[in-house]
Amino acid sequence: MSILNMTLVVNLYVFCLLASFSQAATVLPLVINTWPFQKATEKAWDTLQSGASVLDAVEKGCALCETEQCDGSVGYGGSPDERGETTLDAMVMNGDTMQVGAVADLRRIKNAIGVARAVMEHTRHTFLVGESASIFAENMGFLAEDLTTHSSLAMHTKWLNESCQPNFWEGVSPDPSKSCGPYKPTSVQQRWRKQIINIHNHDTIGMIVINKTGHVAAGTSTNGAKHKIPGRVGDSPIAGAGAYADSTVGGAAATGDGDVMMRFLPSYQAVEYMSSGIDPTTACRKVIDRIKKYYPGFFGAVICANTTGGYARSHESVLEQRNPEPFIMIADSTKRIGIMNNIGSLFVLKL
Ligand code: SD4
Repeated sequence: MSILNMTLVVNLYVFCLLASFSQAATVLPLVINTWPFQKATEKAWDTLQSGASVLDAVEKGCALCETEQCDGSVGYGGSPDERGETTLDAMVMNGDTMQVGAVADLRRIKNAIGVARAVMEHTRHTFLVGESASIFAENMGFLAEDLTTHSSLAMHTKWLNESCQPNFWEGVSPDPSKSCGPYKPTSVQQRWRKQIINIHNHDTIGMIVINKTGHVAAGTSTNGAKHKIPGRVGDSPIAGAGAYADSTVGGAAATGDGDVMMRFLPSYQAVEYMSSGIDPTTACRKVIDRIKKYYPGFFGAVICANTTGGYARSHESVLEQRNPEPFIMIADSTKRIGIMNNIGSLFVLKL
């Protein structure tokens, strides 16, 4: 077979997968999550199939990533902060009741999304942070453990040895692009600094689950940004930023540069767009375009799904466009596990 013919066959094959997968995805239930975290997708799917709720599916799916340290970055032992400690952010949202549970800057506890759910179900609050969130978790029976691993320790040591580069400081002295802190504020204008959160520094599972009767839940779990300033909270645990669910519409979840993304509440905005009848593809695209207007170089992505089973993703990264990588995992009612890369091609992995 000539190279041309082979290319045509391959293209046709991909096209068929794409066509059949898109069609199947219009039938609920649906699990969709950021990044190629296939085991998390399967865990959520199996949880749903066992008759459990959409909330259980989101929690179990994301928790699997916390245990398996998906991408070496969700869960313990990843993204050490400037002191070398791993802290976790997570949230869960019930699209039927609009209840949310969230934790941020959580220390010592591996199962952050479990603690987020405990906040939702055992308190009248929405969001607990820091040491107090960890004490809450311990009191609720979660195991306190060291979240540091050899690998996070090595990452931190390397960062210290490389003059604390990269870091998140601006307008301080000594010059943060050359030296470690402690820093003091200066009035000197900061020159442009390299983007820190990028394709090589992404750390979040965001998941949306819709069951066959249209109940929606969404959740996230992350260890945030490598070498973050202690106390930093990203977008992931913030309702409307990291994820959002509304069973009258659908759900959305975000990943990427949370310091920028949280300023736009992209998940809430995407769900609002879908509630006005806009399809998931356009809704996702519109929220990313809005962020780009202000931060053209930012790295980030949003996934969107509606209660008729439509789904999409939209992302922004020049690097990614040149180097398509697996981006979202999907499981739908035909029991297919599929993967969509960042240029929109769909591949079926399992029937
Ligand atoms: C954060 N949004 O803490 C997370 C990190 C991430 O892809 O998703 N990176 O900012």
